[in-house]
Amino acid sequence: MPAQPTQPADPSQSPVTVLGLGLMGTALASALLKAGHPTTVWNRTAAKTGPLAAQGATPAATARDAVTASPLTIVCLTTNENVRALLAPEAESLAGRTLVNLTNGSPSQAGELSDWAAAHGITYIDGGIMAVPQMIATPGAYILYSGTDEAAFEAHRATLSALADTKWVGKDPGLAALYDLSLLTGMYGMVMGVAQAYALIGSEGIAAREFAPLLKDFVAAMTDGIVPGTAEAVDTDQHLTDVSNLAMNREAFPNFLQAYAEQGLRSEMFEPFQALLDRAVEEGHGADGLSRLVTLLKQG
Ligand code: FVH
Repeated sequence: MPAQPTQPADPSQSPVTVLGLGLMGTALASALLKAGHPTTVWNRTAAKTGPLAAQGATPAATARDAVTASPLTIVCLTTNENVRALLAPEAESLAGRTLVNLTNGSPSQAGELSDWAAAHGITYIDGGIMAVPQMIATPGAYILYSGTDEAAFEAHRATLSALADTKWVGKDPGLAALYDLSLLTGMYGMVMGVAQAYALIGSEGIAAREFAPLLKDFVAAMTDGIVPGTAEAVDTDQHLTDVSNLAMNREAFPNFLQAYAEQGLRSEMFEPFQALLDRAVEEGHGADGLSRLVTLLKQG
């Protein structure tokens, strides 16, 4: 295996390559430049390198030129399938270097890429970005990392800190993706609820902007109680409640579906929830709280 390219003593001088200059890749490269890293960039559509070159980045003509310019390559494409297709021919050039993949993907995809990298002498770190591009390099943004070689992560941690706070979640390469998808699952649930809420209130001509403060405060208050409360119930396997049981929720939920229909709205996002409440009660969990749903989501 070729030796890992040496790094400068000052971590801010460590060269980095960014492959993929979509909205996120551009934000990542820009943050690295602002932190002082010599940054090489490559994108399939070459025109997207222009604004970064104006900030001091070095555009590479090919992905191969890009990965050989730095000991550390960060890749951020639409899918891991695209990552695999792009990098498979570059395995030899990446050997002895570190590849940080910040493309959204599943745990098994991360595992497959890690195995592929290991077979070619590439150090692979998978990551999940918990931020939108505008949040990169601002407080509150963080990136989850996992991979078989924690020492390699530590070696590059200072550089990666230029992007966002770093959170190492473990040596199983799929863990960052698992955390990422779990967190985003919570977000998508909220997005679904917010969409249906605005549709319902808007069906009587009430402006979303007028309703927004009420919705935001109510969702925040519920989040404060439900997230830790459900965690406690799940971890102790104690689901009986004197707050809001499943039998009551099952009886109330048809009112929501009825209102959606009466207001001329579709309800495809929420019909499965009624089916889940029905099953919970039919299986004898009517006295339990909503935390019981976690156990009912397990197959088999
Ligand atoms: N944007 C966001 O808010 C989220 C935040 C959390 C993380 N996600 C994930 O980040 C990945 C990239 O997202 P993005 O927002 O940068 O996406 P786009 O702006 O659409 O850019 C996509 C880049 O991927 C390149 N690309 C696509 N297919 C290929 C391919 N076959 N070969 C090489 N490159 C490819 C594309 O190139 P081009 O179209 O400009 O030529 C862009 O550089 C993603 O996993 C999110 O889930 C973002």
